Amino acid sequence: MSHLVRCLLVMNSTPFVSRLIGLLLMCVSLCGVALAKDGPCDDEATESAKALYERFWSLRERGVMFGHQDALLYGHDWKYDGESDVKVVAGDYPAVFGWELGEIGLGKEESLDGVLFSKIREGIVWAHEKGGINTVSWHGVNVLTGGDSWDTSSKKVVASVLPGGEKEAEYRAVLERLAAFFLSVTDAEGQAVPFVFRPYHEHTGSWFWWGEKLCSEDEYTELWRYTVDFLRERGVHSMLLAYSSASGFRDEAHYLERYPGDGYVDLVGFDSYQSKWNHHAKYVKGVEKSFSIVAPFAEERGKLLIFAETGYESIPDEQWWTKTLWPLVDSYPVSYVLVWRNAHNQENHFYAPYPGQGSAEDFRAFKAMDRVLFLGDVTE
Ligand code: BMA
Repeated sequence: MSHLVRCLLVMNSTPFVSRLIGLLLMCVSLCGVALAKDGPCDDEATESAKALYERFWSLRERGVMFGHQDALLYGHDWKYDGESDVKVVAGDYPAVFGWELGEIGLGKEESLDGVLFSKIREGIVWAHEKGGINTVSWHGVNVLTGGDSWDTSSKKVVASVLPGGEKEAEYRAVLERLAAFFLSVTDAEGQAVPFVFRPYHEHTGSWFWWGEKLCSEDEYTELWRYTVDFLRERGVHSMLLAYSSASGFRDEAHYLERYPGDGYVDLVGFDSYQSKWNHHAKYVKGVEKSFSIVAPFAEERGKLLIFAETGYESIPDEQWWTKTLWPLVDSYPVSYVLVWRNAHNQENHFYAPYPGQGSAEDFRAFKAMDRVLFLGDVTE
């Protein structure tokens, strides 16, 4: 099967070929045939991380989980004291809960988005105990310049934090805080709660200090492995790892140029947003092409496939959920699709509907689809 997919890949990636590849992979997935699936990439993964990994594989036969970033902490016009915009609009929580740890390395109480880390911890535990799946992103600070993730003023940041670099000690201090946070996320029995960690994302773009034009291939892969090894050495074995590039990669070689290795990755995917610039036709074509490249690789290596981040800011298209998003994720064995956050303090920065928002009705229709999985669908 993978041979056939490879032959198709050699052909130009037309929408037809892309859909054909998707169809073949869907058949493989729905027949429950996993080509290579060895368990989590961490040999010392906790029982709960192994269970999460197995759950991912069995759920992918049932459909695509819907995820929302920061769903429980705030919404379009509330912070802390709400339920989740998704739940209020559609009657159920997302199946996948995204969280963001930006600025945890500074030892502050609040994240870059003004959220208490203690609330993030509580939210992760709550979601896990309700049967949801947690995924954590990290817009880490630039320890060389003192700036944020988007500070690309220096091409030496990655080299500076690696062993022998001038900021090695500072980066280790950041990692100590990150490890301490992960180890502190425990359930009622004191067991570490399993989660997906998705560090150093969108690295095929150049808007973060770890981006393509800001460091070499070796520096990037070393940054990834060094970070993961550090966390593992500190005893963090409750995590699965997700590798997600920006969209727009040319081919498999480009996608894998900075891949840290099978021992450091469990889930593979990419981020892509529809926008005024990345308009409908362009977005759809780009996402189809990205899936047609990543999905065969995922299948061959036994990695889970995700649409790690997407959305259409302010959702100006009232049928975006059923007419644009669903056909894209329905064509491939995608484990989950996650839309970005509903900021409580930026009027137009939202990616899931809130009550009364124009796409709310279509979102309910999306939720009602057989293969779309919300929290209630993955816990029944
Ligand atoms: C970005 C935006 C920012 C936010 C960051 C981390 O895409 O939502 O406002 O700070 O994600 O959550």
